[in-house]
Amino acid sequence: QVRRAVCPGSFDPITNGHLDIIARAAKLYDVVHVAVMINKSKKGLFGIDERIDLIRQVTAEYGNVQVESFHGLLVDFCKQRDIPAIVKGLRAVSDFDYELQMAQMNNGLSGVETLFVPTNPTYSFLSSSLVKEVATWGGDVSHLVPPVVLEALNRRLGEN
Ligand code: COD
Repeated sequence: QVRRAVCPGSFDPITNGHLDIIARAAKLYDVVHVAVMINKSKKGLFGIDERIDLIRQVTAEYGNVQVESFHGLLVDFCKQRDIPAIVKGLRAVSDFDYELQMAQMNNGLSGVETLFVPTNPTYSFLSSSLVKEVATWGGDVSHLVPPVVLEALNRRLGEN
């Protein structure tokens, strides 16, 4: 049987922190689904298709990573694809409260398990929103995102 897991998120845009978790999940599972949440009420810096395109480019080397969008409940995405496990990165205790709540809710809803991978300490302070804020004001984020993401950020922020 194919062992599947999902790495869900907004990925607006994908950072080296996300990528580290996806790469580690890809070593543990046969197929890793990266699920990009569609949130109609929150317009991101990048559209869903742009986010998916960037994630596909930076995960192409792994061979067993599939990138898709979803809306609605993550547990439904999992049910439809026979995915028994959600893999999440934990950056700090501040992530833990909310992640624990979601893990317990998701398990109660459908029996899906959540596995936490401790963040690489190099990226423990890293989030998409901080990357966007720093890049907006001209700070250097080249060590925090893959090169294609850096290019996309510079292009998008240059448009405004
Ligand atoms: N290092 C390691 N991991 C990281 C880092 C980092 N620097 N940054 C982010 N991550 C990991 C975390 O595990 C995080 O959860 C994940 O990447 C995604 O991060 P973001 O910021 O892109 O995404 P979020 O937090 O906006 O994603 C939230 C979800 C989409 C996972 C959540 O809202 C969800 O499941 N929504 C679907 C609706 C649903 O089912 N709701 C009920 C939940 S109980």
